[in-house]
Amino acid sequence: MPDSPDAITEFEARIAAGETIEPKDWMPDRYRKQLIRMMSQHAHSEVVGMLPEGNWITRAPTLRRKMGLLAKVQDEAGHGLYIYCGTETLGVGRAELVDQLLTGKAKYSSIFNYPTLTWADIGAIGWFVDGAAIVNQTMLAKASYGPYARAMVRICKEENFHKRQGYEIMATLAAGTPEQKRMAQDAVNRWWWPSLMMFGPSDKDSPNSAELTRWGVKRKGNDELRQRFVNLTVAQAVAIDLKLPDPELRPDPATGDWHFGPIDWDEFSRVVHGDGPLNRERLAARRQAHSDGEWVREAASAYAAKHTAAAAPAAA
Ligand code: FAQ
Repeated sequence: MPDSPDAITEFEARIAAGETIEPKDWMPDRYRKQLIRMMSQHAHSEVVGMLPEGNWITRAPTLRRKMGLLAKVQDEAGHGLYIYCGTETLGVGRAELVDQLLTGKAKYSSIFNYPTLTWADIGAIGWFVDGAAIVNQTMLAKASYGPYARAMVRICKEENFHKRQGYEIMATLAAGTPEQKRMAQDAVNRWWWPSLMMFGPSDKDSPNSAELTRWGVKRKGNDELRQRFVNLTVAQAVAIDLKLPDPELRPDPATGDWHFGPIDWDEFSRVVHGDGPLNRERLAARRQAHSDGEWVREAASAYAAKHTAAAAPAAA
């Protein structure tokens, strides 16, 4: 049965009054579907996002760097779990969502389809990718759906640590030998534009933004957040003497923003539709991990079933 217009009006009045929507509250079917879509894509991104950095755990240059990277990758797994738990409050199970990822039906962030070729890429991911994630997720911490917003608060705290470790890696390399500085600059050159693409298509081409904004899930558009990220990052690059690879980058006195050049939306579209540098490898790695973990899931379910049965009162 379609949602009644009165119920939708009442729901939108709650959103307009700044109320938080909780799992047992009434919500339009479309709101639930949009949240499941966006939150599950987000959770998948956190989990697939472990792969590019996981690639460097065995080759981190020092024990301190290895410990930092291990902790970061583990945090990303935790972020995926919080968000999958959030989607469960909307009535969809994690197994179903993971299946959508593994069968290629669900999206995950385009950024994780790029390779990590050198140690400097780990710095660039922390600085740019976590930096972009913080800008996007600080906004989502005010989203109208309570479980998602609350997950974002904790996630943003952890992403701040991630960003700092990435920036510190870049600052160290940029102040190192000429070869280290070249490596840092090369990573900046390769990660800058894909990081801008993380924010999604321009608002005019974003089919979901209007609805998500009306329902208070998105509090700002993709373009505004992207601009905010550029504005914040320019000064950070200057501070460590690395150059952002955009000849059009210049301050715009009329707006106070940094003007940046055109984004290659064809590349974005290719990557989102499965034809990026590493899409196939990323999905293959997730499928392998899922299959390798089968025995763990079986053991955990058997343990839970045994203990649930033991705790149940004996039949009369
Ligand atoms: N990649 O109408 P819109 C992280 C899709 S977490 C792939 O604008 P929406 C932490 C979009 O899904 C990174 N697909 O969509 C970390 C839609 O397709 P659909 C992930 C993209 O939802 C760091 C279509 O294009 N963060 O980095 C992308 O309103 C380091 C039209 O787009 C989140 O997921 C993209 N970049 O806005 C982890 C944050 N952009 O579903 C490990 C939550 C757009 O209609 C290591 N999500 N698409 O078929 C969001 O804020 C939003 O979903 C957007 C997209 C802004 C990503």
